[in-house]
Amino acid sequence: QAVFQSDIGTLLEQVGTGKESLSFMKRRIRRLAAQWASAARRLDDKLRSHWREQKRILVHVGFLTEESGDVFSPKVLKGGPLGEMVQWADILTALHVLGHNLKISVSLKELHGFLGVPPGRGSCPLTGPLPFDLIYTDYHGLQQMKQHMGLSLRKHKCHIRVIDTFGTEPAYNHEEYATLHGYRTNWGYWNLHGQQYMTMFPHTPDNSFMGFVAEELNETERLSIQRNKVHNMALVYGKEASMWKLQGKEKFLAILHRYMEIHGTVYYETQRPPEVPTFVKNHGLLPQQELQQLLRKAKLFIGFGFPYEGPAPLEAIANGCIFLQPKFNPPHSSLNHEFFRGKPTSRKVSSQHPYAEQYIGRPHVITIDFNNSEEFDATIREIMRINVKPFLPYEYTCEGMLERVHAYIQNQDFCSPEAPFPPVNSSRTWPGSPPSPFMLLPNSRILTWASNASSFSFWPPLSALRLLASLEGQSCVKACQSAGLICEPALYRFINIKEAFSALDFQCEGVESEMNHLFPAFSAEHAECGLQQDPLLYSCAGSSPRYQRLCPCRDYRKGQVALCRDCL
Ligand code: U2F
Repeated sequence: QAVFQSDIGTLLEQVGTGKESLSFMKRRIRRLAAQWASAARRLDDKLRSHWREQKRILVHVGFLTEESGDVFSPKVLKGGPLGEMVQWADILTALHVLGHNLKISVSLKELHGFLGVPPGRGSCPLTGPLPFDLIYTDYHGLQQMKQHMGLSLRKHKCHIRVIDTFGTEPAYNHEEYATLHGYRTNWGYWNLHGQQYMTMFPHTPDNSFMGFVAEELNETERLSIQRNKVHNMALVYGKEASMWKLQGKEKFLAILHRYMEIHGTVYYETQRPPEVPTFVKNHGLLPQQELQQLLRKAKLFIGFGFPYEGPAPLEAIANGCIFLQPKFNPPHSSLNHEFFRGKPTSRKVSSQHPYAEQYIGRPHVITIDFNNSEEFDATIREIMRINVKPFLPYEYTCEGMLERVHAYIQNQDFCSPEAPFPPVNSSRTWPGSPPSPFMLLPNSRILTWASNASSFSFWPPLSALRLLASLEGQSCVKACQSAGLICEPALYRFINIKEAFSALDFQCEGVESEMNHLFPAFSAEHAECGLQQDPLLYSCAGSSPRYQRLCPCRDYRKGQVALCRDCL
């Protein structure tokens, strides 16, 4: 049984020393300890009746190992990326607070020690049983485990979770399919289940959303922030001088400067970086805590388009700032932008921070075309006028993250062989009575399984399933979204059947089974129904004008998109 623990002493010892990145993570763990502890108390109350199994968990942070080059640690104090460290610090804290048996490795030597590989025999495959129930790592760590666990990685890979900032789509993850259809990248093709990849934001339902946390405020702090906001103070998002190089920035900075005092936290050694105009009050790179203080005063937090999808906008919004960011038209993606090139996803990034744009929106987040001077000018004046309250989505609070990670740990299972569905013949035994066929809801194309199906122990439970057909050229991500639902790849196996087509009134001339990341789908042109041949290719992402896709949608909790209503 796992028991919540709020004392972080042993965690801090385990994180170790000797690297700036580890010190940053430890400072963060200490700073947020009280917040985690009170969240743990609340979740404990909520889950009273639940038995939580204590898991043996290894966390191997590949990108911090010397063997991967560790380019991040030397840049911690110089404006380099901190988002990954924020996330790893929070993952470690969540696992520790949930009361699991945790081991942490940031070097190959430690990895070998924990896996029981004898020293000096690094490439020797692990022959015995895996001494862990779960291994959290990243793409670097995965590569290292492949090299050093050899063949046994294949045997044990269902226990692995890959922390993958921007996400990996199934078409890129499937080695054979990626190679045949041009989806091969430097990172992908590990043949994992899509949901074994865990992202920083809920980028795609094909992956699991891991996330991180932001600072939470009590009522007194909220009130004092609202009272003390400086309505003409703007803070620019970008701690590295290169982030200030945006083309045309002079024009909109001049407009902004007409109304507001502009602050920055750009790293510098001795002199002001030439990219930062002299009218900007630069504080230099600040410790996280001091940045929070600045965010409490500022009315506006403004992004210049880079970095993409970082934690800072959430921190700003949590401290009562309005986040103003550029819309990308056309959207940025691995097909047209250097930063995303080679990343195992075709996701289209519609602005600097699509999560802020789509999940939070106005009045906290305003996304506009920065080249339109009139719109920009009017927006700045509007921002100075309106009052907004500090806001943090539940899924980015400590309680939200603990709840989500708890649900994943207790329910996600990529190791047990999947029960075939529907039952192939009557001699097959099912727990309880077999599920009844689809039921058509009156006046709608939404179908639902009969409610007795929920007695089966699937996760997410079958009761959450709503079957939809996408429009031609529409992905299942979009199709579910437009019905106020979310696509759930774990439920594909229940709709990858002939009956699903007839339930949606598709008349199949023929039914074929193929490896195609858009299947199951209906092609109107030939009245052909395509079933998915390989479960690893079940994918919510992806669309083609030739197909109407079959989509397994589900409901989600308000502020916790990763979990369906009956998922806890
Ligand atoms: C993202 O990485 P970044 O580190 O560039 O993301 P940011 O949103 O800038 O912020 C990360 C943290 O840096 C902190 C701040 C955030 O929690 O509190 N910080 C600070 O301590 N002092 C300062 O003066 C300014 C900020 C993303 F997270 C990565 O995954 C991507 O690789 C990267 C590139 O897109 O962007």
